[in-house]
Amino acid sequence: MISPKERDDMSHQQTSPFMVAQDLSAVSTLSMGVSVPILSAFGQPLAILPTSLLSTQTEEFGTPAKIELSDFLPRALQHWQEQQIQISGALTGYLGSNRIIDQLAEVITRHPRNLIVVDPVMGDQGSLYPQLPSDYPEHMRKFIRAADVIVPNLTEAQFLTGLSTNQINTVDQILPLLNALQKLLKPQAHAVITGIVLSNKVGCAWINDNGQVQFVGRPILSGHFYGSGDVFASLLTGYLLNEEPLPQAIRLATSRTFIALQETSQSDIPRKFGIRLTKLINDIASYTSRD
Ligand code: PXL
Repeated sequence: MISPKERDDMSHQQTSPFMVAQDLSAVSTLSMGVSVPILSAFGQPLAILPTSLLSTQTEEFGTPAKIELSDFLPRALQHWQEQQIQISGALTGYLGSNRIIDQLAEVITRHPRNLIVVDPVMGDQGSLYPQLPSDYPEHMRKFIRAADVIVPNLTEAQFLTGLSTNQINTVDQILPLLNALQKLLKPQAHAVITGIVLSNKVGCAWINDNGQVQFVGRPILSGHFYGSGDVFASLLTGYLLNEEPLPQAIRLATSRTFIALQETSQSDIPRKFGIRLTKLINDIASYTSRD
């Protein structure tokens, strides 16, 4: 027999929205602009918490207009509390300031959590994103202690660990980096490094239950895809929320990210406008309606 408290907890898990916290960039289909459609396609009720509003993404359109929502955050959370809205878990992405990271750390530790996915978005191709303070990686390093899964790209893994990522030509060479990331996490949590190029494939790597590095990749498509990491993180979250075991969730997220990147690379819309999602959303719809 389940107790009334257990029943109450279970119904909370089912009805509580899953929080997505990251920036809302008006132009460029990335960050919140991809996580909301993707997680909604999985049928997930969401608590959408924009942490900043930007007129564009930060890399390709000069200096965007920006409003940080660090005043809004505590007020939204207070209101949720008054209305007894509990969040069931969270996906966080680009947070943009140390203050927001610290505010979210508090929120996450205060709520019951069945899944916390942290994408420590802070850089790519060896550099921190413009607009981020130089001590941002330090704050992110503390923040990831609350995570169940983190999905840094190689640049972010380097900023988190202080290790160089220049010498990665074989699966075994990823092990020290993964081990160093695992040490920054709580015991049962997992680090999944994205954007690793090995044997003409790009994909991600993690440590399996036997302590071995696993790599899953797809063919490399030329050029840079703004928002590809955001798509991967949202997909991984969606599959984990659908109770796929981590290795299967990673494989599905990798192959489905490839669907979106292929569509984007075939599109005439310039890359700086982000990721095309039509085929991916169709694919998720057939996944969620399977029996
Ligand atoms: O995709 C990562 C990302 C998220 N949010 C903003 C960005 C970027 C990368 O450029 O500029 C605002």
